[in-house]
Amino acid sequence: MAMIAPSRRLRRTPFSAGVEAAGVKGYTVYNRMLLPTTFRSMVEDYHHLKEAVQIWDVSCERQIELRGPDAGRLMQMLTPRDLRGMLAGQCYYVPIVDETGGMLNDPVAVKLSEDRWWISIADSDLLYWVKGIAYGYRLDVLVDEPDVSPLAIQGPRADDLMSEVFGDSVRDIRFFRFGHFDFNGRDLVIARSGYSKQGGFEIYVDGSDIAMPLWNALMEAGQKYDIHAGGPNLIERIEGGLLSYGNDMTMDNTPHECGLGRFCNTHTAIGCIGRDALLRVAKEGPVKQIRAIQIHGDAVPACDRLWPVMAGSKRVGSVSSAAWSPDYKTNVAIGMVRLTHWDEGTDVQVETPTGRQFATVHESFWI
Ligand code: THG
Repeated sequence: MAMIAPSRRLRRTPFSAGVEAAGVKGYTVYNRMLLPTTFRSMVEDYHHLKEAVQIWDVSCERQIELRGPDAGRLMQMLTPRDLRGMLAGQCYYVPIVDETGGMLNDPVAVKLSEDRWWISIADSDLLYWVKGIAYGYRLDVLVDEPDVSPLAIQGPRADDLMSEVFGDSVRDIRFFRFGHFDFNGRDLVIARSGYSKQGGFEIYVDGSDIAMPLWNALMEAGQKYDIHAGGPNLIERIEGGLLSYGNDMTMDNTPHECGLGRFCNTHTAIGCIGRDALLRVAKEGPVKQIRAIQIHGDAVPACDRLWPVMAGSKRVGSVSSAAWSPDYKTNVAIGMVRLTHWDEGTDVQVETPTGRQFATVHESFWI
């Protein structure tokens, strides 16, 4: 593929110098920002992620900051997940829906305090929706995008590396919790989270000026753990069933279709936009849903459009993400499948650009 033209609209990140020095080979665009995806090759990066530790520039997971007396109320208006039990120091994976129950984003909400939140967004312009709600309801809250850029440390040796830089107490951070840690006299939020199933942390780097000093400190401490730059890995995230907004779901899907019903407490999330619509879909149940799909036969090409899932001549769904898995020695895929064909073990066919391949629907993912 040809080169992408650099411009102001396509934002660099505060770690771009480190990413380039590490020999980045491929990018995607996410929230109008560069997201490095490939360093050595997708397959080499995949094996290394499962064996060692990687440093990921995920600055493109932009933060929407809510600050003020109505911050908590606004956050609850945005999501059907019940936030009443959420404490400062916790992160929640939260579906964000519109008034029809359509998915607008699937971010991680970070509760810094009662009146200060970050929404760590996936790839859609959620800031405009949030600002519109805050203005339309005359809420007493400031909504903006701060200079905060997440840096992920992922892989089985993440704890060992992080404790070298931040001290042994990083090991005590529980899954989807965060603590405050010092780096060069600056306070940083560090959570045990990240877009892989290999374990690790996300550092919310507050201030672009400390981005490269932190990157360099982690790279240096990581030498003995075979650290390498990496990024969200397509193969690993499909094996783990991590959804990608814009690929696996859009605003035409409800959280229940996305298998995110467990993150919706529509009866108790009082004040949430889209509540009436979701009460209806929760009662009736979805007629199609996200499934793991094993595609038999040869390695499939990159999935850059929906591939029809067929039962004979009848279309029963679509594949939205697919890749050859070296560890499972089969093609792994994510798709949306109609109720009539979504049971474990159902045989279907997938129409890939290179022809029809047999496939099997599964009720759980590989990792
Ligand atoms: N971390 C942060 N921000 C993000 C992402 C992230 N913003 C964009 C994107 N990723 C948002 N989407 C997801 C999707 C899945 C998860 C997190 C964000 C995730 N899911 C776990 C799972 O499914 O196993 C855990 C969910 C749970 O049990 O709460 O981690 O990665 N900062």
